[in-house]
Amino acid sequence: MSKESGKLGDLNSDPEKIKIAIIKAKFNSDITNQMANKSNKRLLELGVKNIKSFEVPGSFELPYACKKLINDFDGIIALGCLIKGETDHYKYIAQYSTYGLQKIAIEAVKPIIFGVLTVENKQQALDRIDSSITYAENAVEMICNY
Ligand code: DLZ
Repeated sequence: MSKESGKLGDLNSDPEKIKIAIIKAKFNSDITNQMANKSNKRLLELGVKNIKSFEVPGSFELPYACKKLINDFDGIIALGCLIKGETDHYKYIAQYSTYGLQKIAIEAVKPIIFGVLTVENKQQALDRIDSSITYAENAVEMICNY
């Protein structure tokens, strides 16, 4: 197992035995596809063998998909990219997805990693794509240590 890229500490159980879903919003897919690929690659490096990938239309749909799938997995990485536009859409989707994802995680007592970028423009999103490596590490740490 390579721990090189992040700040991953000691793990109390074996990542080979865990089951993780990556759920990706298709909105801004030029960003979210790269995010999903980075998370997936890092999970594999960390020894996770059971990874399933799912797509939803946009970040607003992430909480619903997580609710449907959470019982089948040890944890979920929820990925989306919200780019601020000229309407209030951004604000409402950001609020709802943040609240919804945390609520489902707490109710299910399973980690859902919040991988939704909230940015002003596409360049800021591109600059943050590597966060998805950390999301994978966060998922493994939370599942293996709690
Ligand atoms: C409608 C919308 C808008 C305006 N912006 C984004 C965005 O920046 N990122 C994103 O993931 N999704 C966006 N969406 C789509 C909503 O998340 C959702 O898919 C639709 O409102 C349908 O419920």
